[in-house]
Amino acid sequence: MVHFTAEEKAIITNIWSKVNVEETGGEALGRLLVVYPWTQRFFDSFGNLSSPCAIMGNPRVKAHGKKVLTSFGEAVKNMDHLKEAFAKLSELHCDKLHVDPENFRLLGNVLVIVLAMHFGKEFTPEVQGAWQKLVSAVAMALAHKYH
Ligand code: HNI
Repeated sequence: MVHFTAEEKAIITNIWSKVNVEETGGEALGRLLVVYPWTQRFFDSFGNLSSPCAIMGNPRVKAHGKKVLTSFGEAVKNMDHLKEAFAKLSELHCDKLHVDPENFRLLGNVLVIVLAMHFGKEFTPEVQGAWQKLVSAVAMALAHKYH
């Protein structure tokens, strides 16, 4: 079980309170699909993914990115019990969606990059470290129910 210090929790909560889930969620999912094109295979019903511009402007990518990042918000509220908080979603991604858990790590890393681009100087090494720890822990929690 990953443990977050009071300082890490405060850093994470502070940044999260300033995140626009629609904008950042769409950007993170879009960038995942651009940088790791094999991840597009899960979203072949989403329409035009033929170029970076098409992906970043695709309304279904934006909407799904918002959904995913909204759900990620549960992690910020449940840092002390991530496995329980993501147990149902872990089962869903394993049994129904068949998403390879490596993709959770990739999306987490992309999210950290998008946050760094948004927050600029405010994204200090301490903030980076706390967020990297959270996205890694969420990836582990989402992989927990895989069998
Ligand atoms: Ni994910 C659906 C949360 C990463 C592929 N995903 C969801 C839903 C939530 C969700 C919530 C909606 C569930 C429902 O309908 O009940 N996904 C999350 C979270 C993360 C994540 C919190 C990581 C932080 N998902 C990923 C990744 C991929 C992924 C990395 C693939 C690369 N998810 C999917 C697919 C669906 C999905 C595919 C179904 C989409 C649809 O609506 O057809």
